[in-house]
Amino acid sequence: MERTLSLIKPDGVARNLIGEVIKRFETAGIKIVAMKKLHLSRKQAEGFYAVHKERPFFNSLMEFMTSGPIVAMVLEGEDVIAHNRKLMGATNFKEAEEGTIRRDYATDIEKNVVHGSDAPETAAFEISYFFNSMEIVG
Ligand code: RTP
Ligand code: MG
Repeated sequence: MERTLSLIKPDGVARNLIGEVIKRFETAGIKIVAMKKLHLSRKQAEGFYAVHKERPFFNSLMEFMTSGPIVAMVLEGEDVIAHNRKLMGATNFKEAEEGTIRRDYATDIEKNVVHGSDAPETAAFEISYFFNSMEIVG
């Protein structure tokens, strides 16, 4: 069993897509083992996306990620890192496969509704960024 971090980004929360995203995970047989709603500060968003700090889109991404509340979840399942990325679709919704969350709901390359960890190392970092072990219930 593997775990990954999922975020419903501010656009997804503002557009009442929390239930829709969760429904897709549950329908796919993925288990939600932790969940919380929070509003990131600039410092918290910068720490989370530190790998992107030299990218040209970093400042815009920080403005977006701090613009409203998000929902953070820990997902559990077999190959769940890749499984979640498949359900999300490509970063750019125009390139995302049909039936994916981003293809169906993203409005912009940045405002793409969800985040998912991309590797075991990033999943471990990102899960511990938001949750302590007592908050994860398998
Ligand atoms: P994420 O980390 O949020 O799951 O998305 P990802 O792996 O598919 O994409 P990544 O390359 O890690 O980029 C992180 C987020 O930054 C925004 N972005 N904006 N303006 C742009 O060209 C651009 N490129 C990326 C998106 O919100 C992307 O999900
Ligand atoms: Mg990424």
